[in-house]
Amino acid sequence: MSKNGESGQALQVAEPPQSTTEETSASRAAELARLLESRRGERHIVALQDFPDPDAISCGMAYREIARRYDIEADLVYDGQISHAENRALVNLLEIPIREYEPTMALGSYSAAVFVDNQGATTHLTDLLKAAGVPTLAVVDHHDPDDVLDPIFCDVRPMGAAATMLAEYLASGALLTLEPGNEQHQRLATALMHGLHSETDGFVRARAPEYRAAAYLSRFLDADLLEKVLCVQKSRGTLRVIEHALHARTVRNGFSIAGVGFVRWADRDAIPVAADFLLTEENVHTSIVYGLLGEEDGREVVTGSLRTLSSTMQVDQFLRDALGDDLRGRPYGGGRSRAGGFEIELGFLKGDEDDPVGQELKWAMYDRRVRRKLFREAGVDELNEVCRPADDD
Ligand SMILES: [Mn+2]
Repeated sequence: MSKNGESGQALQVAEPPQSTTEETSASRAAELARLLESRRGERHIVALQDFPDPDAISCGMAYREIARRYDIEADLVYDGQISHAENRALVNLLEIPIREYEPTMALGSYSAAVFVDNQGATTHLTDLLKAAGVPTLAVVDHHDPDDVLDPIFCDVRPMGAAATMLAEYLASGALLTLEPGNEQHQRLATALMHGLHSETDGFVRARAPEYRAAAYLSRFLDADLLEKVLCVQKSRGTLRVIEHALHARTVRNGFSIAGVGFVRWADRDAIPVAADFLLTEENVHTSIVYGLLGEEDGREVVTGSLRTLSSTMQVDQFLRDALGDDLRGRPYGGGRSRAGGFEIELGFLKGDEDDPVGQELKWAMYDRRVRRKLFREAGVDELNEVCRPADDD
């Protein structure tokens, strides 16, 4: 309970109640503890989004550690790629056991599936698990709620990071008590701290719950390890995409928009990094970078990232209005506050890598189309203007 106010009037200055989020987390953690108690000895799969970020990875790791206390084995699985150098370093340095999905995996052997930092819409595993008859046990996420899954335990709240929620679960002591000398706990605290850090752009967008979670984690983490994870340098591929974005960008109405052409799947995460970079230019409030990921595993997509400094911009709505829905009625793009992304499947036009002319035409067409739609939504209608790259003066 809160101690605020007990020690006199000086403390009555607009300090919010100790924390409703912590209280909610404590009661949810107790509920999860009861559920896991009834699931002893099971094997769970933790489904991460297709391109897991530090928030997702650290939450998966937290669930794995928690589950272990109940003799539950939990495998972290994703069906995509860990392409960001920083994320690969996180996994390697913290020795996080995480597996890429392979069709040979017997999904049906899992008793239940758990989703952290997603609600099933951003992982291909959702359909695979459904087909394998694996029931959904739990969903813990901080994005806008959607109804893809029907879990037994559901905790979806608008927090700054999913790592905040897991850290609050841990701090409540209902599920697992972290011990300062325990190496595995140190790695977990380090991972969650990194999750908080990256999800809030280095705590710039953090709010009170994130700072409280960080203060709690700071008692257990390994500072040297955290430094190593944070100081990973950018790959050559990433720098190339940033360079390309700089040359290709068009700046109008505070929007900086750049199509960067073909990008290797391995460099996919360079696109949001480039969008972050374009946002640092003066007079730019919103940046969008997109590129074409050439065919791999039968998929070829135009993918893009949006970043904005505007606190009033409805990112989700902007991308939806700009790009519309696919054939199944699902929006091509979506987002949360200040960040979003989109993905457009190429379908019939995919492939044909040995036809350079065709490849060039394909990119030119998509580039033009995406650019026009985005700028139109941004209120820029001088489309001739728009199709020229930015002047460099
Ligand atoms: Mn997240």
